[in-house]
Amino acid sequence: MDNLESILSENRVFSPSPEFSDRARIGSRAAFDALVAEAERDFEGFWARLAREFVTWDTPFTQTLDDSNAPFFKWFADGRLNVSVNCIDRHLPAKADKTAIIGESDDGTVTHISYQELHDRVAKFANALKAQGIEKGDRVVIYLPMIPDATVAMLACARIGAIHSVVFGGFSAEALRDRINDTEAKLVITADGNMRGGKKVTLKGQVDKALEHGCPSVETVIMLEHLGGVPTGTSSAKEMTWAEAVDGQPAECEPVMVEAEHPLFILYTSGSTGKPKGIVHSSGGYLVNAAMTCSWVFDLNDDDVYWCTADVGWITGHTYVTYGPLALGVTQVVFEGVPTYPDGGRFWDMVERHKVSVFYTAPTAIRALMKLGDEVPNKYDLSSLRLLGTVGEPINPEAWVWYHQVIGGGRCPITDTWWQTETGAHAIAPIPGAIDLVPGSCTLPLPGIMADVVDDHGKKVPTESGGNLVIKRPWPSMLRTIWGDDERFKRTYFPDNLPGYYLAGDSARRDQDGYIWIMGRIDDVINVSGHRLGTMEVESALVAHPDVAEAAVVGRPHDVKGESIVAFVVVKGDRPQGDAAEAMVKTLRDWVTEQIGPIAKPDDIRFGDNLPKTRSGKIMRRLLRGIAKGEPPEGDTSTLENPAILEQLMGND
Ligand code: 6R9
Repeated sequence: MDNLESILSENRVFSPSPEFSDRARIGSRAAFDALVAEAERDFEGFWARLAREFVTWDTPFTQTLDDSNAPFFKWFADGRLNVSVNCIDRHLPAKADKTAIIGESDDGTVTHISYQELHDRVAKFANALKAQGIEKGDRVVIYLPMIPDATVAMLACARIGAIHSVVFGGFSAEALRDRINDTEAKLVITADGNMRGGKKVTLKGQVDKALEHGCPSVETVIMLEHLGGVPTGTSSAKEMTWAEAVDGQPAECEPVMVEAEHPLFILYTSGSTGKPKGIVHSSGGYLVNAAMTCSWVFDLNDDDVYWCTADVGWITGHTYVTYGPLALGVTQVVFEGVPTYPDGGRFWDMVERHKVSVFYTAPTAIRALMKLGDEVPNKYDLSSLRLLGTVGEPINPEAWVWYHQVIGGGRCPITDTWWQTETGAHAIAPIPGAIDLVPGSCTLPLPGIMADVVDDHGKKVPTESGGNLVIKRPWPSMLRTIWGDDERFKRTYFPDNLPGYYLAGDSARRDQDGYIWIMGRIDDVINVSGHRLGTMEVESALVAHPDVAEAAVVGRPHDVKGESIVAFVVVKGDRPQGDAAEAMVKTLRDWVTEQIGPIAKPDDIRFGDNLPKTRSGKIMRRLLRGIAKGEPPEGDTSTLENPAILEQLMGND
């Protein structure tokens, strides 16, 4: 690490090594440029070719892109397929005995699931869902820990054309209830609980609470007896264990072939308003990009052991745990625990034991593990690694270089992948055998992804200037709509000022080589440990507390989490001070945990008599962001109605 400073100041370029490029799927800049040119020359032909290469169609499509009702684009619309067949059956019988999933639990128990076993488990569970009356198009909520059964549940839904909506196990009963009600799910799949970092987490209890508070659509709850528990719910929904549900079900289940546009899943993500958006993804187009990017960006091959550390509750766990890697028929690790249990060597120990070759994680995890010192990873044999990836937020060059040197031994390319719940799959990312890497940049858009940086009128901004990150043409795995809210979809992603462009919600700049540098969100979304949270969402939770009159939430830079949450709160009655303030902070932190989940818990809560507002009543968040960082207010404060409040919130009075 002695040369870290010099590397950073050199702004060094890391070119692909000949050893890597020689065996890579796309092994040179020329090969990459040829793909870019192909997509530009014959956009639809390019995607049609890839759709045929990466997906097995039951009925081949004849039309590639239908843009007649833009921005409600359709891809491969007259084609039919089944996603679970693409992820399992098409690998059989050739890969019947190949390990699909290496599951490792918190306590270190390891299970291997072959492609044949995966098939049988998915078929049985799909039959179980059918037995509970689930049909094509019905919504099923999955609220499970990060265990192979979550993947089984997702694929079982896909097998019968049911639309799953996975809710992250860290979300509270309230958040779960909102998602169940928004999707009007008929069935909920959960577990009694699980172990994380040696601690027990209950899931079924949250489902019970959600149902008690009213989820009229839910008819059935299936509970995996992961910790040996029994269902104890008191709602009117029918309850059964996973074992009961699959008891006697055959290990064959005829797949339901669906239209390419049939929704595969709904996944909620945060936006600018208090209500999370149900992002709808298609079956055909989604799978094309999921499989293609696993092949191009992760360069996955038959002999790879791949590990993505994301939870299935997030889009990364959908595309890069369940769908992409299984579509390619590779072996992957699924880990239930946390990186620091039993100690900070857990990830590296697992890389050594399972001989992981391609590893994908988030900058927040890299920064946290980097803090523990090089001696931790240095104890392990990491020589199986050949490619490293990151996702979720910009990676700072220091963490990038550490990941490259200490984890990757200087030999593994790092693919910094920019994408979103909405894009479905990687959109801007280096193709590792072809593209020179520069720490901190996600480099170039993938061939076929027409990303650019434009001003508020859609005009390309000059090199090195910041602007809106947009994608100028549709792509197969783009979101199709917001569940139940087409208008919001149009307004949010295809605003009138940008003609036909998809607005990502990030700001970015392009350098002289055309490399893209993500600068951050342009909306009120903050990124805590790679998880998107709307400031309005946290504010709505806070003001829902009976003692709170008003609240404003901002992000503050944090060296491990990327950003942390700071809340400015006005309570009803007198501003709490001393012990009363401390007690109120605890109450409100617990409250937010209950309303949304632990990830939304503010790190810092400050009380004021009021909030800094303009004369027209708008909260001046710019000032609050400065105060949160401990910086004296700068810039124009003349429009402020109540300047004295700044001193109070800074803690100076
Ligand atoms: C996949 C995922 C999307 C937002 C996105 C951006 C940020 C993701 C990034 C990145 C810089 C990267 N983001 N990857 N920023 N570099 N490589 O994270 O989806 O949870 O929807 O978040 O995350 O701000 O707009 P999602």
